[in-house]
Amino acid sequence: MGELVTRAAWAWLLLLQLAGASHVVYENLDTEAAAVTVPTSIVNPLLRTVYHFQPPKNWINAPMYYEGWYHFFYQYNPKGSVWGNIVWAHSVSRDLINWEALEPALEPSIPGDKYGCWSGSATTLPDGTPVIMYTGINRPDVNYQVQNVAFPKNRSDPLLRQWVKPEHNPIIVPEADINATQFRDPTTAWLSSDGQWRLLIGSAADGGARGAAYVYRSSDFRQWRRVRRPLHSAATGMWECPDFYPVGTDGRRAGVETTSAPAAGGSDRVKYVLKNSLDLRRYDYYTVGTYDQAAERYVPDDPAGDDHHLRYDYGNFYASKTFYDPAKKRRVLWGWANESDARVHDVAKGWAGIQAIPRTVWLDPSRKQLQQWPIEEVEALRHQPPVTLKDTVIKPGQHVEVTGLQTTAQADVEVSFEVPSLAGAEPLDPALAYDAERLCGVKGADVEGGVGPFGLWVLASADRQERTAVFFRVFRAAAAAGDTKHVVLMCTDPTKSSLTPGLYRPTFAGFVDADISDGKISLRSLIDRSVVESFGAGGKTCILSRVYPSLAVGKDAHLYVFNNGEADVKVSLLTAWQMKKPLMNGD
Ligand SMILES: *[C@@H]1O[C@H](CO)[C@@H](O)[C@H](O)[C@H]1NC(C)=O
Ligand SMILES: *[C@@H]1O[C@H](CO)[C@@H](O)[C@H](O)[C@H]1NC(C)=O
Ligand SMILES: *[C@H]1O[C@@H](CO)[C@H](O)[C@@H](O)[C@@H]1NC(C)=O
Repeated sequence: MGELVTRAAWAWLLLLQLAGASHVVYENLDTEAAAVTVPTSIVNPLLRTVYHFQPPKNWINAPMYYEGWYHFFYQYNPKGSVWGNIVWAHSVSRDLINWEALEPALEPSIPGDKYGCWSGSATTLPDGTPVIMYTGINRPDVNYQVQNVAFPKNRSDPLLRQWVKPEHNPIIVPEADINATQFRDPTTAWLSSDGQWRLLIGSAADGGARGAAYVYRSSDFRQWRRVRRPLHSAATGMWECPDFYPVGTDGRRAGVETTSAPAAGGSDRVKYVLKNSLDLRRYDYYTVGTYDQAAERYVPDDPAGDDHHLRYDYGNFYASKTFYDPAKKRRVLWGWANESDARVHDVAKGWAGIQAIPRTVWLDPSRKQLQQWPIEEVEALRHQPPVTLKDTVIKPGQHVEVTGLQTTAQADVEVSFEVPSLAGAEPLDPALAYDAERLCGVKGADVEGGVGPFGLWVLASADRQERTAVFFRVFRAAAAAGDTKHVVLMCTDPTKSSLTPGLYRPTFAGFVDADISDGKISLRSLIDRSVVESFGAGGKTCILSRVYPSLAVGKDAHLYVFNNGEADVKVSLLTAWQMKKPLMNGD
């Protein structure tokens, strides 16, 4: 069944992303009545997320903190023409959860950004002045990219409403050996012990075959010179939105300010993280490694790290940025998630793209990877009291409904599982031992196993025809004689998430580097109508998935714990809160 939606009814702008993080095309929906047929369910306003950041006109950008306010800059095209005139829209918040939209911070106005103000970052100078550095498009016909700066007009205004672009823009233009259409997304700059500012720009080398992060240096934040060899490079295609920052090695969640970290190769107090958004794969990959400032090189600890086993999120999460939050002394990671429906649906809905819930990010005690957790502020949206499930054994093939909330379409769910015995874990196929996504594709939520699959069915209809499974599955891996090594797979399986045909619904999966020998593992899922954002084992593995149920909507969205393994699984404790609606840009 379909519903006729006339484009004329949706005369506002929306984002349609094509290639690259900055390759955003905004289409002005023309007012002539071109009718399109779309399934009713997809345009249901009850699928529009409630507590995830969603500007009416959305794209990623730079988050930062200034004088008691968090600022978030994102892009849209007020004139609605395809490409060009992209401005930096601006929202502010006291808590990263409730948002107010302000007037745009940057609009095309100088030769260096005449055809668009693309992605960038904010840097705080030693005297406290925030600076925006961003990519500008300075040619009408090609996306020729240069880098510009802007300063606040009035530093006493904590909302930083107005920005000024100094005469000396652009401050960085691509040299002859750089492809000017692959030269964007400057990072937050850091001031090194040698008195030099440094920043990275995402680019490509070898005719686009390699991704590259180029270092630019400056002593006055005005004249910038490129270090010839990139900080790092790998055979992955273009790198967008690079991010580079220190993390403490003490296992604590406290963040390290970008500019205050020791950068000498030998320091043991910090490690560095280099993240790139892979234009070709459309995911955010990172490595953990060492930064040698004197050599201007970054070296991943794991030599195979550039083969990209580590992702912030094994689901739908791209073009993320971190910033150091001095108010809470933490590093906050913020990523963007696109829609997983067809362009025609976005047109009909009139909105597209959300930000994930901001996450505190820190180095895992193993020092091999990061851990992430939703910022504590999101807990203020929890409706009290929650419902709980305690010491409940889920037998093989059984499921238990979590009842008592008005709706579970907007919920925060935390579960501690306990598996009494791992003896029945199925063997791990060595051919899939490095490919979580394929493994989950083969062993989805309905494929019975030994230990698991067990986990949650979220956004499920009463008859469970529709359900999105978020689950674990434990495997036995070949190990040294006499030893059994267990491997934990975390997976989101949306293949049954909706009766609506034609949706993009891949299974997303990652391995969980957690010790499960005591049988214990935890899961948290933030459910928000059409997004399910899950954190396995305290945030060691994260998966964000977009789903568009047709039945499991509003009060008809149910929540279950399920077990499709042969071993009993105990829910030691499950706590589920319904989530309130924050202020969201006037919506
Ligand atoms: C600067 O901002 C402060 C705080 O909002 C305001 O009181 C002051 O009038 C502003 N100054 C100018 C020149 O706009
Ligand atoms: C430069 O990059 C563009 C993609 O943005 C590509 O189409 C073009 O072939 C590249 N040019 C060269 C000389 O590598
Ligand atoms: C989000 O949408 C899906 C479905 O259209 C695409 O396959 C992804 O590539 C896309 N992700 C990004 C980061 O653009």
